[in-house]
Amino acid sequence: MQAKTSKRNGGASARRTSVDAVVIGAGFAGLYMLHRLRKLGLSVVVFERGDGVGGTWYWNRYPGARCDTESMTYSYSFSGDLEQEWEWSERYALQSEILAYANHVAERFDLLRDIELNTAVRSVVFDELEQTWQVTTEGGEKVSARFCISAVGCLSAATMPDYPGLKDYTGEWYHTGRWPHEPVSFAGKRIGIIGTGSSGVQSTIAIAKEAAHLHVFQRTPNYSIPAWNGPLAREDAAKLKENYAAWREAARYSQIGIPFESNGKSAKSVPVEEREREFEAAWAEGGFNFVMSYPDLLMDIESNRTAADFVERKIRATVNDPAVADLLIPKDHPIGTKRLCVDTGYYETFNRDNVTLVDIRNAPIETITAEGLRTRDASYALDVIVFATGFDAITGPLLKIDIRGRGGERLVDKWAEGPRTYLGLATAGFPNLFMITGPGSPCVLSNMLTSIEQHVDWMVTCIERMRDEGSATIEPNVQAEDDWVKTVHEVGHTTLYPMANSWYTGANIPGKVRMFTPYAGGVGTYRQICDAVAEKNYEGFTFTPTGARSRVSDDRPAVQTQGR
Ligand code: NA7
Repeated sequence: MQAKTSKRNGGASARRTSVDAVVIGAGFAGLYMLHRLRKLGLSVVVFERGDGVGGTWYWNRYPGARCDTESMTYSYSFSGDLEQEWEWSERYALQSEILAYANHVAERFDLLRDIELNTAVRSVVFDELEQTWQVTTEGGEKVSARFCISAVGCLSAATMPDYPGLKDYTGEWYHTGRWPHEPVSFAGKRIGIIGTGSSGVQSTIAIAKEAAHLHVFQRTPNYSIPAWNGPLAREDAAKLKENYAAWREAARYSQIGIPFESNGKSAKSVPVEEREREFEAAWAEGGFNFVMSYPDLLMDIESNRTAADFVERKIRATVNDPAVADLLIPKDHPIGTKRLCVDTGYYETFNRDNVTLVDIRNAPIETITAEGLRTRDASYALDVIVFATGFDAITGPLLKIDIRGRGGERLVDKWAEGPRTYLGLATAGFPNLFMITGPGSPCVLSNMLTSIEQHVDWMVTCIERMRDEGSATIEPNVQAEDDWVKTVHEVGHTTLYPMANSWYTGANIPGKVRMFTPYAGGVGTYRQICDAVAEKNYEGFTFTPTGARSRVSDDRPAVQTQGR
């Protein structure tokens, strides 16, 4: 498998017009995919719209941006040397440290030479005659590729509220997911933050320390659990590194890609004192552990209520003003069904004299003004507005690209009633198009690094098998896809997740189809399902042999059907 090049600009800037694989995105998924495909001997080009690698950690540079998964867990496991040599400085790493890690990986594995930065992909169109993908960038560059792999991430399409008046605003404004590279000063300024998800929570804590005054505009409060972040003791890191392989293996077969010990009991069924002790211990441990302490917290509303009640008492005990505490307590969703926030000092921030919480649920923002913004009840003069208003999650980044499969079918049309995938890996009618952490996989319900590695490993094994057996294309059968969509729905509805108006369900985007799309059965179970499919000769997928041209439009594909 070789790449053809055109020396459009000559010398070092030679661009390739035909490669074995195009990867879209140079975040953690794209970097690892490039590394693996290259080892397989494929020619690869990665298109990245940013001017650096790192994906999420390239874009989300807002003050206080930090990973909610512990550093030793939120890192690659594919290289023992990398694992051993990299030293994390804090228990939960800052954005800058994670970005430095991404850059280190790119350099250490010599990845940069196959990554085209500042290059957004505009369209991806399947050529049925050639059985290749025609990938066109925003700059008009065209590359054909046998495989197209989406590594666009689940939280990369930032969304802005459609308040009127923004163009007349005379102050500075920023979205947390598109933060500038230059330092932003808050000192002595009046700041407004809109949004109280993870980005709003983290930036509130950081900006409050600098601003003259900070107004936090809250539409919906979220539950936040303390991280108890701090320096990572060298001895603790060394101890974990001694046992890293076992730790990683436990993560791979865990519920969320992080090896937590659940006590195996039902929260609602244990004596109150016992439950209280358990919650106190989980609270003291910090992070997501809290909602994993009892296995039924995300399955049973009564059990969930016991955890919510515990956190509410913590909020009331922390926030001095009872009215502010009350406003900070979520009332519309079970704990954990909107993405849990993890903080260091969030509720305490509302005890500061320079911080005011504004309820925009009861008095919504009506307009941005030249000086700030106006709610139904009051006007606020603001020097800076920070939009921490989130993302068109999971499907948004993929559907921003004009993707067309067999017969010119547009992915956006195929998914008009919600995403349809087999295993979250691929979708019928779009041969050789793989999606890393796609909808229908555990994706956002998991430690992304664990899921990324699992998806990439599965895809690369599949591509290797295709090379060895002379297959030109692979795609899911419609029946297998329908069955999987049903499974994702059914498993999702055994949990409490669908009860929340969250970005997990698309509820944060006006007009978006409401559908709970991540697979909620756990990363361990999911891995076993994917492995079993591969072992059964890729059951539910259809391969076409090299040279054959087939049309796979139903469950009676022309050639080489595997299973079902
Ligand atoms: P989130 O979690 O989607 O949070 C967005 C916040 O912005 C949330 O509080 C929203 O309130 C609020 N929002 C969104 N649109 C509006 C409008 N129009 N008016 C007022 N408030 C609004 O995004 P994050 O960036 O914080 O976090 C995303 C993920 O990144 C996070 O979960 C981690 O996985 C990392 P709402 O709840 O919709 O009422």
